[in-house]
Parts: sequence; C-alpha cells; structure tokens
Amino acid sequence: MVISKNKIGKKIAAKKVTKKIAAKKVTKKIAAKNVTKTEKTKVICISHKEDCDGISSAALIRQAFGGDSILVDYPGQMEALNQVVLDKKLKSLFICDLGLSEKTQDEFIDILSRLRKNNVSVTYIDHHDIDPNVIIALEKIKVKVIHDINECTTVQVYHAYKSKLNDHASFVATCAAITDYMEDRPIGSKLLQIYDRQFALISATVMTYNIVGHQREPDYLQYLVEELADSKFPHDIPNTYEFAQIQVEKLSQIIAKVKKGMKLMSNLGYMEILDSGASGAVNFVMGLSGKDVGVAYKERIDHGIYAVSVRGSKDCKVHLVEL
Ligand SMILES: [Mn+2]
Repeated sequence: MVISKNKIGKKIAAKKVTKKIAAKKVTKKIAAKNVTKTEKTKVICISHKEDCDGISSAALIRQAFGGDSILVDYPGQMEALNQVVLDKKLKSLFICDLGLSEKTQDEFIDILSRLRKNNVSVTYIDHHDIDPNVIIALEKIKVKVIHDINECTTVQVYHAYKSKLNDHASFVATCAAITDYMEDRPIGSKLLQIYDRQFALISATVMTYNIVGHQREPDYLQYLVEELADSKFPHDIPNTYEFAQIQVEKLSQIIAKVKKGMKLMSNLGYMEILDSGASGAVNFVMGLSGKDVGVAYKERIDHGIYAVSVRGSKDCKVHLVEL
C-alpha cells in the first residue's frame, strides 16, 4: 500500500517538473533528490514465526521502534531478507530469533553486506549457536550483533531496549523465556520473579498454543504481535484460552498416534509425522520411546525438504545440533 502510494506521488511530482518552465528544472531536481534521501523511514523486524520467542521479540521491537514485522520460518528466512534488500525506503532492520547454520550463514552475511552498503542500519538479535567467525564478519560490516546463548531473544531485546519499553514488556519477555526453556537463566529468572509463576506459565503456554495453531494464518500472527506490543495479556486477547483447549485436545491425539507409530533404534526413537508439526510431536517421541533422543520428521512438500526435529533428554551427552 505504502509503496504504491509513494510511486503515484513520485509520478505526479515528476510530471509537474516537466510541465514547468525549463529554467526552474534544475532547482526542482535538487529538491527531488533531497526528498528521496530523507524518505528512508521504514523500520522492519524479521522474526521467527513458529514460537513465542520470535513473536514476542517482534512485539517488543514494534513497541520500542514502531514499524512492521515480517514473520518467517527457517525455510522462508532468506526469501524475506532478499525481499527487504529491494526496499529503498528501509531505514533500519532488526532480525530476531533466527539462528544460522553452515548452509545459510554465507548468504546471510552477503545480504546484510548489501543492506549496509545501502546505509540500512541492521541489528541481529539471537541466542542460537553461531560460528564465531560469523559474528566477526557481521561486526566488520557494522551490523549490531546482540547474541547470548544464555538468554532467549525476547529477554535480550528487553534488556537492550528497556528504556524504550513499558513495564509490561518484562512480562512478554518472561513468557518467551518460559517457552524457550530459558526462564532459569540470569536475566530470565529475575524477570520471572516479578510475576506469579503459575500466572506466567499459563500465559506462556496459552500464547504458545495460539502461535503453533495459527502457523498458516499470517494475519493472526501479525495480530498477536500487535496485541503483545500493545501490552495485552494473553487472556485479554479474545478466544485464546478456548483455542488453547482445542490445541490441547489435538496434542492428546498425537500422543496416541506416537504410541502406535513410533519406531525404536538402540539409542533413539523416531517417527514420520503426517498430519501435525514435527516439532510438536518430537517431545512425545522422545518421552514415550524411553530413549534419550527423539527424532520426528515431516515432509515439507512446498520446499522439497524434510523438516527434522530432534530432541535430547537431560541425560543425552551428545550435542545434537553439532551432530
Ligand atoms: Mn528463541
């Protein structure tokens, strides 16, 4: 919408110039140049759409800096980055809760270099394992990197931009920490202490079920970002608890399916998932297999790949991501 409006505006302006007397053309052109320079006003946050940490990061960035969110999963991450590179109005870009791999990191650095050449300010905030050379490369091109494997992304966003956020933002960050299993970390645990534990747990859980259950409804996920940015509690967003109940019922059906369809190897349990998310089923595969590792995989026909979810128990001594 904004782009087409501005396009029209520019076209009209250009026509005006040609209609005016030739002598005036020079000064008008200079003015037009200045306009395009100051038009860089857009703030965009690209964040992970599949869990509470990604959605909450986008919400806190929105509260602190305004702008729009682009919510993506891992397969859609590069596509979104390649799209924003083309946006001439982009002033600053935040990338949240999207970990990098050997497969994606070079392209990531490449796209961010192009953004920096276009004078876009870029901030990358994440907690997933990262090759230290990637951080060095990003800092070299003056990307602001906020990276701590010990706190979830939303807690890091909260910590970095606290002065631009309201009191409720600490609750949004607490819920994100819970869903990422990181509410026992130095900052995360202090945030949880502000709130009643049970209240935070049910809020985080209801939020998570609403996010997971609406993965194919981008408008709803955007709505959640807006409501969280607007300091709403999950229970103040209509129908979230009812929706969570439906999700819980579906999960109980997955438990029954995993019990039937799971296969065992000597040190792990695995299962192909057909009619739910692999990441939603993997905990049951691990838990019900009695092994220390669970693997659930699902074909992503649209991307021609398999989404593989792996979960290790606390007794699993192998670093599964590295493996
Ligand atoms: Mn996260």
